[in-house]
Amino acid sequence: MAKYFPEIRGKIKYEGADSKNPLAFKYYNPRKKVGRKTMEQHLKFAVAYWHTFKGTGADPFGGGVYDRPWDHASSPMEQAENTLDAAFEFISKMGIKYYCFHDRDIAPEGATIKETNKNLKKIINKAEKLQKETGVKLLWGTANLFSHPRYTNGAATNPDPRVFAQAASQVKRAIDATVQLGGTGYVFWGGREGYVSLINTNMKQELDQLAQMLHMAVDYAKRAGFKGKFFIEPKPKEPSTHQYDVDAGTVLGFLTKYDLLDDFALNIEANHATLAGHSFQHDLQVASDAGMLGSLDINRGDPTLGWDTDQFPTDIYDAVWAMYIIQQQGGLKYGGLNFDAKVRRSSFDTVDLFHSHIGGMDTFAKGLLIADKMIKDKALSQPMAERYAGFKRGMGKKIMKNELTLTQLEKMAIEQGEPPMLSGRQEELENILNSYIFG
Ligand code: XLS
Ligand code: CA
Ligand code: CA
Repeated sequence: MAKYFPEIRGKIKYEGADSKNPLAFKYYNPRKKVGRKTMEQHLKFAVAYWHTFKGTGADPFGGGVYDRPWDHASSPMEQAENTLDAAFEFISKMGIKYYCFHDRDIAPEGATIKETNKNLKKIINKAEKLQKETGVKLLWGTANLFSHPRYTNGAATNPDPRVFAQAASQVKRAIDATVQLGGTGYVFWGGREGYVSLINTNMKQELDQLAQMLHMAVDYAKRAGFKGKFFIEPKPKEPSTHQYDVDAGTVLGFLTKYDLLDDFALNIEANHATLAGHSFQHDLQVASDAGMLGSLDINRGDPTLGWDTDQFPTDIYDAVWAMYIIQQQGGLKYGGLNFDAKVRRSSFDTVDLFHSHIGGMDTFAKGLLIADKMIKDKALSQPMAERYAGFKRGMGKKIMKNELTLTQLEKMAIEQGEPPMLSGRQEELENILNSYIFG
């Protein structure tokens, strides 16, 4: 297997923090124990098929610039097979255990639904074989319900039920593919499930349709033997002006309203949280507090741009907070850390794909080590517990147990007098966090 990436002979190795080899891990040591699990078990990295193998470097001002050897083929199916070979060679050389795909990245759409299904089946059979040979697994699958012109006005939320039916067919087949490949997750990202103007949009009708599609998917998946979790991936805008799955809070409200909480969890993407005007940490914490943090897309945006740049993660604060929240909730049972990131347009060499994933993995490995130490030392949890301690005893405890009325509290407030001012100590805590990051 050295066909497409001859520049990398064996596997990318861990060489330690002092290594100057740019094609080696400095912090990601798959066998290193962190608590009871190895780094590899904690950090279920997944390669995003669409960006890493199907990305072309195109942007709104120019077409593709990457010349990928696996694209040189005489037919779309031959190209899909070459891409699959390239993918498994790359993922194995990176020492990554998982990947994620859309139906349309992995196999080309045919002229009819029947032909499309045949294409998908053939490629999924080949993927199954390659998974067995390499030990690489599927983290999650999904259907691309946004690229084809038929989805211009939405997929499940389209005003035309004939488009809904096309989307249903894709969801069914993508679930089948996920089940066959043993994926533990299935993602719904509502690319065009949103609207541009209310002048022609019945929002309530569209949300009812979306919920209906999700209920149908749950029913079908149960019969198809899916043992994993469905994930919804929030994003506030792009391509729609207003996307329905704005952020973690909005999606939680939607799942609650439509009685979908049991079968779904959230896939939180860093760049989508920031587009929603939140930090990555905020949306992760909202999802985790609700017991609904299922999986992560660990890219990053560019704070000076207002769009979804999907860059590889290099920000140590983001990585520390992500791992801190994941570790505190006891890990991710069905999900993992999907990169969903692409190299820049000007990074067109295949070796750039290695540099980018190495950087992301090292950043999250270091993030895990820092988060683990902070948790063990109770560096932030102790001050946090002390800050809210009043609600664990006496009057505070009674408030939370619903044992006091407003009238009783007024009496107590009069008796106790003006409460003292207590500092939030934000800067002191930031210094503590930095002391762990600086090492
Ligand atoms: C696009 C989304 C997409 C989902 C999967 O912005 O991030 O790639 O993760 O459909
Ligand atoms: Ca994105
Ligand atoms: Ca994503």
